[in-house]
Amino acid sequence: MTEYFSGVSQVRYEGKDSDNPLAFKHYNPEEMIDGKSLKDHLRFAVAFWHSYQGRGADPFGPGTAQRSWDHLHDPLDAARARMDANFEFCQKLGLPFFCFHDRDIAPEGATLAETNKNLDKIVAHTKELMASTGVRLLWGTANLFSHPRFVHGAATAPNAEVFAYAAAQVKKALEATLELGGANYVFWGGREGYETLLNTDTKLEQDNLARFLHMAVDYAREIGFKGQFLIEPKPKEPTKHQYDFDTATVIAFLKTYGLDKYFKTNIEANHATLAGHTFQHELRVSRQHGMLGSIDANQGDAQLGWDTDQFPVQISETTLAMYEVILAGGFTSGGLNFDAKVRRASFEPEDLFYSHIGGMDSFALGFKIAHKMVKDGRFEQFIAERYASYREGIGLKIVEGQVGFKELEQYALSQAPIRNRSGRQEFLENFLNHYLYASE
Ligand code: XLS
Ligand code: CA
Ligand code: CA
Repeated sequence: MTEYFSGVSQVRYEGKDSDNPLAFKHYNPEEMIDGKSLKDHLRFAVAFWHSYQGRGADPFGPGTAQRSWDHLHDPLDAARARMDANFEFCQKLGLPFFCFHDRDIAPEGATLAETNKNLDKIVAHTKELMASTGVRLLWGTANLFSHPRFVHGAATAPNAEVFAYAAAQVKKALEATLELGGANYVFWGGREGYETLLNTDTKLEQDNLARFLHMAVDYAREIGFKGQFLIEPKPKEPTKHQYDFDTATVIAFLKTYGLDKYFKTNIEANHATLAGHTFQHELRVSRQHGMLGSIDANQGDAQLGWDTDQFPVQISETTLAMYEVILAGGFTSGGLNFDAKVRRASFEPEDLFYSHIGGMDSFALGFKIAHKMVKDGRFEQFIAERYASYREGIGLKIVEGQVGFKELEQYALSQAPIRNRSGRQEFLENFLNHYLYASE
């Protein structure tokens, strides 16, 4: 079989003192923590679209990436080669999972029937590679946003024919995900949003999105798909306003339409920052509602402010993210998918390795620090003490629903002046730094 990354051999863990740029410094997949290997805690995945289909094009110039599988002329041959490259890459990095959109892995044909046939062929090829390598599918999804037919959205398009086409496409993508044993199926809002309210029936569009998701759940159950459904919030890009704006909006939407029991969230760091939230905030809201499913691991750029999808290297961010994941009980079906792309100027195949090694090490280190923080329990203890007044006296009565405004007025009238305690933010930030820079 052709070797696509011949410049790189198996990437191994060499420990934090290694100066080999093609070795892990913190990610030792076999390291056991609380009876589980780091590999099983973190469940890393490569994103097919960025790493094999992304070529670094931007509004000012074409792609620059050197990707040897791009030289094949026949689209199906190129698709097979790309899939071979995926498995070589996953094996060399010890990545246990990959994720894809239907159109990343197989080319669009002249008709829907032809497109489906193309997908079948590549799925069969993928299945063989999965069986021989043990690399698995974290999640599958459908690309309902690139083709011009989706110019006004898919499930929220004003044209019912587009709704029908999108349904047919998701039906097929669900079948492919089932065939490949996908642990999850993702819905990200593509172009499900609007550019202007002047031409948009927001109520019908959201009702239709809910109808679409109900149909997907029904069909998936019918064909025996047991994986977890995930929905991925994003506030804007490509549309001005995306309906899946942020986690709180998504949860309200799911509850409004009776879909909350079928879905969990797939939280992407860069989407959180686009929404004006921290990554930790989106994970916290998900955790609080028992909805934390999976993570799209990346980071944005504070100066640029758009969806730059950079590889995650900020240890404070990965630590606080893993802190929420650990408190949520860890991943079950979900994992850490590198929905991230190398910069346009990082065009050599080797750069795909440096970027993933950096992301994997950053999350491994973040996980270890967060694990210590959770084990020590000092932050949680601080929070518990901060709210101690709700565990006794009038606070307990409030929590237990024993008092109303009249009783609370009586209580307030009889009290001495209120004394508050410091929130100690700086103390806690220093304490976090202590964990970040002293423990590993
Ligand atoms: C785009 C999204 C997309 C989803 C999958 O911004 O991150 O890649 O993760 O459709
Ligand atoms: Ca994503
Ligand atoms: Ca993104």
